[in-house]
Formats: sequence, structure tokens, C-alpha cells
Amino acid sequence: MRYFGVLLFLGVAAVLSGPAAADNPLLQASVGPGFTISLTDASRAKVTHLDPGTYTIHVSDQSDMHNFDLTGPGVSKSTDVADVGEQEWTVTFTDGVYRYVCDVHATIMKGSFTVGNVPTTPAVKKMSASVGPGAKIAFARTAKAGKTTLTVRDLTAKDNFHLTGPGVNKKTGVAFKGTVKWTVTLKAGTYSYRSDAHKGLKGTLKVTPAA
Ligand SMILES: [Cu+2]
Repeated sequence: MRYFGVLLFLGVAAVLSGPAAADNPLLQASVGPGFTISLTDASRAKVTHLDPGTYTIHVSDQSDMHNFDLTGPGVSKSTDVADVGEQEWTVTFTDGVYRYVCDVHATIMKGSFTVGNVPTTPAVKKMSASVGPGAKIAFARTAKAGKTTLTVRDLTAKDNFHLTGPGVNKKTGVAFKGTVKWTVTLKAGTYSYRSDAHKGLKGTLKVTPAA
């Protein structure tokens, strides 16, 4: 009787541990037949963005010439190309970009989605400055910190454009006339620009933090 009780206990424990995994949001991954690959959510919508967390993915590999390969932060799982059948994966997604492909046809059978907050690479900002013609110099008064492409039009052979400040010290030649492009990384702080030939031709640029 005691033995039966232990078996009963184990049975109940097995039942109780079962639903815990099923509580994860369910996703459906599918590859084949034909050149199709997809990842959909419970409402059968294509997965484009998910909250971070643990998910159960039901994988249906319906072709012996394709596979389903999922990679991203902390996740690397795939079915075999030659295998056909169903699998269940438990995966934990964190912030980032995830991609799935058929490894045999990665250029045409592919998809991706984002999870949580994806760090975006800030775009390179564009600014322009000029000196001349005549005794004048022009540049912005304010800017945000970050990588910046600065186009300088030096339109006079009597002055130059000279920019100095945190991490930057660049200038055109006084006798030089022409357009130059500088890639600079502006940091929060104050930058000065001037003509080295005429002390009165100057100004300041205030750079504020990007975020
Ligand atoms: Cu394929």
C-alpha cells in the first residue's frame, strides 16, 4: 500500500510538472514543404516582435531538403536537413535580434524578429560649416553628441575653418579653397571654431548628450 502511495505521488508530481512548461507562450515554427519557412504566434500571425521570456516552440520540419535553424542572443537550435518531423523546443529570448533560416537555402528561406529593446546603432549625423566668401564663418550653435559627418566649405584663400573641442582638432589650410568632409565624434561640451588668419572670425558650438 505504501508502495502504491509512492507511485501515486510520483504520478501526481509528473502531472504537476507538465503544465508548467505548457504555460510558456507557444510559437509555431514551420519549414517546407516547398521553399517556405515561417514562425508564427498563437494567433497564427508572423512573429515580428516578442517580449523577453521563455517560450515553447513547436517545430514542424516537413521536408527532407530543408531545416529550421534559429539563432540569436543565447539561442542556437536547428533541425537536421534530412530529418522530417515534429520537435518541441524551450527557448529563452532576451533583448536582441533573432534570425531563422533554412541552412541550405539561407538567402531565400529566412526570417527575423526582435525581442525586447533592441539597441540601435545611432545614425551618423550630418552637419555643414563654411568660411568665406569674404570675412565670414558659419557653423551650427548647437548639436547632439555622436558620430558626425561634417562638410566644410572653405570658400576663401584668406581664412580657414579650424574646429577644436573634446577629441577634435581639425582645420583646413588658410590658402586652401575647396570642400572637405570630416568624420568626427562630437562629445558633450563646448567646441570652438575660428579662422586662424583673423581672430574676429570665430564662434562656439555647444554639444549636448545624445540621450
Ligand atoms: Cu531549404
